[in-house]
Amino acid sequence: MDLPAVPVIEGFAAAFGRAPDGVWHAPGRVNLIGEHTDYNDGFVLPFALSRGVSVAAARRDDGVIEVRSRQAATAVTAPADGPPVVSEGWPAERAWAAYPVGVARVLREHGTGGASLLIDSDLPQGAGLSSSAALECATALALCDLHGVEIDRPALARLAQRAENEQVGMPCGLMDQSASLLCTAGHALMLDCRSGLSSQVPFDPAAAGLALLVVDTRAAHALTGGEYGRRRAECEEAAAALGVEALRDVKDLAGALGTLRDPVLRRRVQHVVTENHRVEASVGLLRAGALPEFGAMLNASHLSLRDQFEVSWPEADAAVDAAVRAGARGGRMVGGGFGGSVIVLTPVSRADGVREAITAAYAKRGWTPPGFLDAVPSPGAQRLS
Ligand code: GAF
Repeated sequence: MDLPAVPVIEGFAAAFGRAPDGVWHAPGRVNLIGEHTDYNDGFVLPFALSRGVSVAAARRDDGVIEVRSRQAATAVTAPADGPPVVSEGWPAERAWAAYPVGVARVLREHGTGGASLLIDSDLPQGAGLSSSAALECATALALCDLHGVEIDRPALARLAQRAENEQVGMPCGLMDQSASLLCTAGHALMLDCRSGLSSQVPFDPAAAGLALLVVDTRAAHALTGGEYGRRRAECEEAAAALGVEALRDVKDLAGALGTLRDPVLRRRVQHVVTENHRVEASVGLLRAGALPEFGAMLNASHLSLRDQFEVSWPEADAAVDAAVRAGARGGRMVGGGFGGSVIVLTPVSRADGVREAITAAYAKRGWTPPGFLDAVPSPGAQRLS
């Protein structure tokens, strides 16, 4: 893995006039399958990317967080034990710093304190590859190590999620922080978002003559808009109407669809229940080495996200359609939706043709050309130095 430790160490010295105490790295993720299931207490199957966020950091004992970024002009200084960042009404140019400061404020309750931090990211912005969770997790590991606080990784993932919910005001589920902290190289992570229990599922497309492409649709994704929260509220409303704790508990889909009057809620339930089934089936396929068959699961997931959960976007639909026509086994949007990335599973022999077909489909519509990233299942967050 090409880890960007040197620029962030040199940048730290230039910014703060001293060497950092260490460097921590946390990866972004793509989710193979299981979208909008995490906050319904369901199942997800993400893997970590080789790209992510690095944080060079030094301990401070004055209770202050000073945070800078190699990708942003603004430096932000804030107390480590203030109120929820979202309540302080920070201007847009400080918004990126709400994540590390928010994490510091949540972890303060567990014994961490101040720090000087320099952030460096090689994840494309707005590509839906979980740069926010990577920033939270790299910061969380740094603060724990600097202040000698031991928190196990599943618990740390929940605290990072809490920071995003309470401090940033984004009602995300548990998937992204868990992926960043718990994934291992060569595997996807099967996570039960209710119990927090997880297992590593071998994922090696190359061994089956396949490649997993990540396509940045260049339609920027931002989940702080209201649609994500609205989907989550609809799921909670449907669960309440069905008398279950969460949509994960719906065992009789036909009965549930017959009970619900609202067609929007029926569509949401249909997606969540069938998507959970697809995750479980996909784990079986991956464990059996039946990767080509897994492509059909990707296509079914995409159609469900497009038609039942209604979170897809035109560039994603066009990319999946062009890829499958060019011989890919399957593809789907990943992440929260309304912009971001698509994954495509294709025979290696057809990968160039698939890339060309997607690029041509975009050119025909006059859209910004898509970006392509390598997607190698990589290690989770770690201390680099
Ligand atoms: C975003 C959220 F942050 C996750 O928690 C998850 O809900 C995902 O959208 C959709 O599966 O990445």
